[in-house]
Amino acid sequence: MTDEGRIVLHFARASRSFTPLWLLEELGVPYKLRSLSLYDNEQKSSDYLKINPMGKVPALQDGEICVSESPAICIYLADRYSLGHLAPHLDEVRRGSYLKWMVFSTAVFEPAIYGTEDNDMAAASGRGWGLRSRVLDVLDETLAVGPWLLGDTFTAADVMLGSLLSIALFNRQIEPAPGSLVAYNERLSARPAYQRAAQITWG
Ligand SMILES: N[C@@H](CCC(=O)N[C@@H](CS)C(=O)NCC(=O)O)C(=O)O
Repeated sequence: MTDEGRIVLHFARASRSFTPLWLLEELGVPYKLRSLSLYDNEQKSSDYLKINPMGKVPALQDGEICVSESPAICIYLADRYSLGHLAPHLDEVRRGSYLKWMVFSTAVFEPAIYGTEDNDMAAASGRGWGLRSRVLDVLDETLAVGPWLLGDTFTAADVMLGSLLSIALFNRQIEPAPGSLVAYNERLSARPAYQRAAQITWG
């Protein structure tokens, strides 16, 4: 159990803070939001740089534990508060895919999707994230089976990668978007926890 309000999410409106906020809502654990204004550059204050030296949101504190980088925050929260449910157990076969999708979200999906033609050229010549078209094909192959990244069970990897996919679709970064990705986004955004977090982030 958590101490009431022990978890603090450093958050900014209309930002990637949506991802861990959605996961906290899925988990149903008590948390406090500390809202930072990106317009006023509060994320670059000396106090906040002690929490995340990159000067970016989100970051999470849970007692003495401090985590930044969205996939790391999601892995931490799901292992700590939902092991065996939103996170597969350490010895489960599905744990491999789960960790793959967690890391894939910001190490492969984001750079490939927000890249340009030039980035495609770079990817072909050895950048770590690979070709945009291949990234979309791999996701399409997985989600056409679905309904979730690991098959029948919704996990924190769906929150992590799904939130970035949802934002990319909203920003029209993937056009034309494969039907499997659009349908997956509809399944994600129908979840009450997604809707609560979206209302706080963008409402
Ligand atoms: N790799 C980080 C990216 C975080 C990030 O870029 N956050 C943006 C908001 S969406 C930010 O804080 N921007 C303000 C800035 O860079 O000063 C993660 O996945 O958590």
